[in-house]
Amino acid sequence: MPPNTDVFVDVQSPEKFQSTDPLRWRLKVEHGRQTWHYLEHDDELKKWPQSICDKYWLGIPFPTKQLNTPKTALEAARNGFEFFKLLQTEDGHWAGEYGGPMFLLPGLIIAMYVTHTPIPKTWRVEIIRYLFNRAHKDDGGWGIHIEGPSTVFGTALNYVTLRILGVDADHPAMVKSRATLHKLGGAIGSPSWGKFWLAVLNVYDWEGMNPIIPELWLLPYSLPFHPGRFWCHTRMVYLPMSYIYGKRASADLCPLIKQLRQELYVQPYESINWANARNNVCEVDLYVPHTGLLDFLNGIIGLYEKFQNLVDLRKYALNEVYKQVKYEDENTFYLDLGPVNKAMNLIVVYLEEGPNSEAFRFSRSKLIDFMWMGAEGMMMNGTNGSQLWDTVFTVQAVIESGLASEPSNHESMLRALEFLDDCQIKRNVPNMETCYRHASKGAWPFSTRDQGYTVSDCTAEGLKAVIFLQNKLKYTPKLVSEERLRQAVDVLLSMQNSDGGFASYELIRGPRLLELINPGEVFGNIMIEYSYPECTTAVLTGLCTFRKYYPDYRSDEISEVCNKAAKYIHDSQQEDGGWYGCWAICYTYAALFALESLANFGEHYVNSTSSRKGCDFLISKQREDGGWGESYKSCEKGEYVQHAESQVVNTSWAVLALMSAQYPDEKAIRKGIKFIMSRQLPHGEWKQEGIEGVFNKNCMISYPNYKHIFTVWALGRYAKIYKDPVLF
Ligand code: LAN
Repeated sequence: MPPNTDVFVDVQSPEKFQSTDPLRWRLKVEHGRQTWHYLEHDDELKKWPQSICDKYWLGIPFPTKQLNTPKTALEAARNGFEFFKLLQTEDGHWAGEYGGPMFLLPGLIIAMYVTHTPIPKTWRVEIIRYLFNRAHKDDGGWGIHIEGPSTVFGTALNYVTLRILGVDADHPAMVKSRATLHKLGGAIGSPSWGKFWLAVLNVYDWEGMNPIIPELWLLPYSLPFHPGRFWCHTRMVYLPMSYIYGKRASADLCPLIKQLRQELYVQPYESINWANARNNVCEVDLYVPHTGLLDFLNGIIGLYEKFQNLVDLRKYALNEVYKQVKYEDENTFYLDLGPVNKAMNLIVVYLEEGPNSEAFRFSRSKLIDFMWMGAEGMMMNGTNGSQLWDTVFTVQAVIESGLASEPSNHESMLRALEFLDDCQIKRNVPNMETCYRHASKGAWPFSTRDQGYTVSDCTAEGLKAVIFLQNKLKYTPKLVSEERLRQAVDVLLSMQNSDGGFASYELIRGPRLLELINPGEVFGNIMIEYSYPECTTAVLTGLCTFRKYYPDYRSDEISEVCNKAAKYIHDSQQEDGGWYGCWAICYTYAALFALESLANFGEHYVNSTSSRKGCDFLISKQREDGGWGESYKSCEKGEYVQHAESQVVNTSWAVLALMSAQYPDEKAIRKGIKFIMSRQLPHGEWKQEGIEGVFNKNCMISYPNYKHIFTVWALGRYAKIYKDPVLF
């Protein structure tokens, strides 16, 4: 790829660009799509005033109502929602930052750099500010996620990002982070995804990568290791990766790249033995070490790669891979499944169709969907948002607490229903089988309809939220027809695995043994889908809710599916009573779902060993101050690790779980509720505490709206069950 020498040379020192004017940023929302815009001209400012939602996320103070000091849980819930309602967007959803991982933005910036995509100046300034703000104070480095210790993955990639954005190598912050990188052994010890991005930029040699061959896509699907059987995120990342690797596409040399080659390593670039670097991963980075089998296969594929021109399959393989990339782009309106394949697909389209092609223009136009402007600067979100997810939980919290019936909340709930109606996916993608997609007609996605991937629990929570909105509230129209609710049920019924559980996006398609060849090094359980307690519970409760209101549709099948799901929930409980949560931290999160599942089947503390063990497990983790606080280390280690402090989000999950299970000791629950209330600010808000979410065991991700949603839900449920006693 031609060198990019002309775009960024004007920036010598970030001091010139410390920050943009926060008063000029606006969040635009359309059908859930979230894009941040910077208004350069003064006359635009009046025409498009800044909303409270904009101000909140930008960290700009705004006047809040003085609310009555709550004495009961319901009053606190009411205040909480009074505040959170201010953040609802005009299209009816709740927007939010979805940052946390620190390896996403570099992929995007490298992809923009090598495809000559101009990076708006405002983005550059704010990304620099974000990365400086997020560098660890002690060593100037970055981890795999915002709370993790400095790693080669985080530090090498973010260092490179800042350099591309124009920050000088002599800037004190860069000197500090470079020293940390060198202390960790330099970029040579980067895990494979880091090696890949560095190779694309031409500051790492392709020879130093274990091969990722596109020919795998030519194999018959009947083979258990066909990539179409991988977990969709893994499949969709290795797809464009194999194309770029297959072509060894790298930026051409330019002065910046030459400098980076000298800055990133502890030895002269020319003297590096690349073949030896393939399996060199720094100890702090390594989470899943290679198995002997993986190394053996890498050896064989490496041999194939050396002689692949004799076989001459590459051309066909690249064609097949490009066909799949195109399906993915077109089926998702160029949003793609996630932020990693979004950045890679941009490069693939650039290489295949050229910079002036329509496809490349479309692909570029959706990069903005991943950018989030926050108080600390601009970051890349983990998806194009969590619109559906945050909205469905808010709706359920507000309805269960009874707040939805209060006239002041009608409009908010009506708007949420309009959003959910709009967000439901109305079609299966064309060529569904050819591109290995699961059915999506009737499903709900995690973010927006355009992104369009079915997610089991998003569909189930969407189904519940719509049923509650349309059936429990007197003032709502039936926007989503029964036919469309049935379509959601059809999708759910097609997603049960043979163990009774439900996975995230699709059925489990490959053998567990595939995990033995997980090449990711920093992510656990990425090769195939797995059944998850959280997804299983959501589907189970979603189907039961549907059956209650619409008993005539596939009710026998629903019963059968739910019985099997209940068995899975039992089977997945640990000896000590806990369930390992895969999508948020961690045992408290999974308990929320699992104990609700059991309750759905009439299993409560008094009559079920499983429920009792689950409650006792939670109670054993409650802290002096009445709260629960779980560290992200629980996810890494697979055992409950206490956080330094109690957290409102963990506490809300724990008390919600105990209440589902009808835990008999009200005092323990009350202590948790009082803890949540004690952390609430006078205008109803809760402040950000520790990070909430996780994926693949080792990478955390932020769900900042959880502190407003689950608190209100827990307070509301408590008020309902215990007749809202005076607590303060
Ligand atoms: C998400 C976010 C939502 C999450 C839930 C709905 C909460 C879960 O119950 C099912 C799985 C799902 C949809 C999920 C899967 C993995 C995602 C997409 C993420 C954690 C957000 C970011 C992450 C994605 C894989 C990040 C990119 C990293 C790679 C390893 C490709």
